Amino acid sequence: MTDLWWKSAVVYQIYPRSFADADGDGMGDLRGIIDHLDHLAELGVDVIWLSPIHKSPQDDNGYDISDYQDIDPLFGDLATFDELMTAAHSRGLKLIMDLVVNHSSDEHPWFVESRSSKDNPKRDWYWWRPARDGMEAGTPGAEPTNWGSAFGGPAWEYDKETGEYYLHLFSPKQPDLNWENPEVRAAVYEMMRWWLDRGVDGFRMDVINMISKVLPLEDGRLTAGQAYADGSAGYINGPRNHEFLHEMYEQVFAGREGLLTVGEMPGVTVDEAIRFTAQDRQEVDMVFQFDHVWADRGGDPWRIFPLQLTVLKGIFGRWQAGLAEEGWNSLYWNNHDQPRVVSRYGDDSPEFRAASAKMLGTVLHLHRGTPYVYQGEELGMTNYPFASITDFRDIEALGQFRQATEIEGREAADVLTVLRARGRDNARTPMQWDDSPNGGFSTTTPWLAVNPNYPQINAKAERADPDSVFHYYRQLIKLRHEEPAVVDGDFTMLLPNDERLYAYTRRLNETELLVIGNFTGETVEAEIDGWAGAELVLSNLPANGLTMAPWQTVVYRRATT
Ligand code: TEU
Repeated sequence: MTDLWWKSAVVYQIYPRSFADADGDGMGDLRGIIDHLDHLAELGVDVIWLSPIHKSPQDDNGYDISDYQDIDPLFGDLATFDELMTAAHSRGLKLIMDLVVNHSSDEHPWFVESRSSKDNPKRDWYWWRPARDGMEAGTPGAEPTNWGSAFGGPAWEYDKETGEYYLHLFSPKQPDLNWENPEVRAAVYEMMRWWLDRGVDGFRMDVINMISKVLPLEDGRLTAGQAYADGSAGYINGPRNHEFLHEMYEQVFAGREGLLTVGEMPGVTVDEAIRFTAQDRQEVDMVFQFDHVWADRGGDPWRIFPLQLTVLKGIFGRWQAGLAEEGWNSLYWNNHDQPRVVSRYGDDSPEFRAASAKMLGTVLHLHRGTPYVYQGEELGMTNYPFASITDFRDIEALGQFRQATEIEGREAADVLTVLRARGRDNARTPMQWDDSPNGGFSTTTPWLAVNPNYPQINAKAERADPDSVFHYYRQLIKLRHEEPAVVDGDFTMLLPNDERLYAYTRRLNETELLVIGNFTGETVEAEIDGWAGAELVLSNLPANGLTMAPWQTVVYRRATT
């Protein structure tokens, strides 16, 4: 039996700036979320994860926090937050916050003090270093290490006032906090307890496997043609990461009940994830790994590599097997950093969009783990048809475009092709509520254009259509809540070498489920024996045994001895 409530839960991620704009400024807000909680209750999810709503200059859309204990006026205030939390709880929805503590905003008072002088008491709250030996501070190449930032450019910013550089793995307005300093850790834990005392139900922890750096900070591997090195060996899954997370558990979570913690961990391995999520290690409950959303990456970041299904199945098979006995998987296709999966791994044409969206949801959700639904995924929302770089708002897209075209000499058209397919703005276009102007998201021009397909793809239309992606997701979530084999069953991958079909079984005691997804636009026969006469539990199209129509998915159930 499951002893931890989140094993049978489904989490819904809200990106507040794109969810619903109640005050008519073109930006989503907390009141807009309150107004749409019934949508989530009807969907049947159990937890809401809010991307950051804290005070922020919005350099990285709120992942640059300048006050961890206040709400940015863009979204509302603490009183409205409390109203949202109460309204969510009244519907049986838990609410978790985004915890962004690998870095703060450069406008946070902690950093303002730290940068004010070399002997300020908070100098060591951040990573400050002099210019590389023998080089003149402030000149190109004098950065303390050759690391690149995730958003283009170097990972070090020169501060003329004190003649030193500070580290920022992301934007220069996101200085990395120095977790080696116990005062930093104590301040973070105090803030976390403040939110839990206020009633929140846990945290999604932003790049929490970057907080421990390998000392001393050293150069990374420079790849031919790239302006800056990949420094990730110096900060991914660092030497004190487990120690810090266990200390956080002891200082913040110990003794509290009913919480959920999920660590976002780019580059985490299966072995590390077992250590992060094994309950007896008291670190986090689950992690977001990235192998499956890097499955269509190749050696050149500015080329599109088509998905190989056997590669994807190999990845999921490894994670399912690795965390079968100890630890726990999160399950996601989408979030605010990923393109829309129906456009990426499905077929977003009018003919196959709904079928492939349902197939992708089924194949993901019936794995062992906790599924995360990203806003609009339950509608089958698609990527946006970006025409030029001026259509983008994301600091990552703009920074990477600049570095690739201006420094690395890549063709703008090639870079645009990749950004159009993979860029984060694809996930950040406004939620499509109905077919009124702006998709019902706002009464004014939104901060980012609404997808022009909103008249066809919107919550109102899908609520009225029993065959919609929305109602299918409701059945999928209901199945998780009702079928113990989905939560606690073991996992066996089938047809590992088949490039068209994704098939696996889940088994708990005498109940066995067979899940099949056709990842192609062709009709394919699934060569799987022994399931004739099994009960059909779910399908996105009329079922015909194991003959899989284009983008079809089926779930069968049988009793086994
Ligand atoms: O993302 C971490 C991260 O790895 C992202 O850079 C992601 O891999 C990349 O954008 C994919 O293209 C977290 C947040 O989710 C992201 O929104 C923030 O920009 C980033 O950290 C810095 O806080």
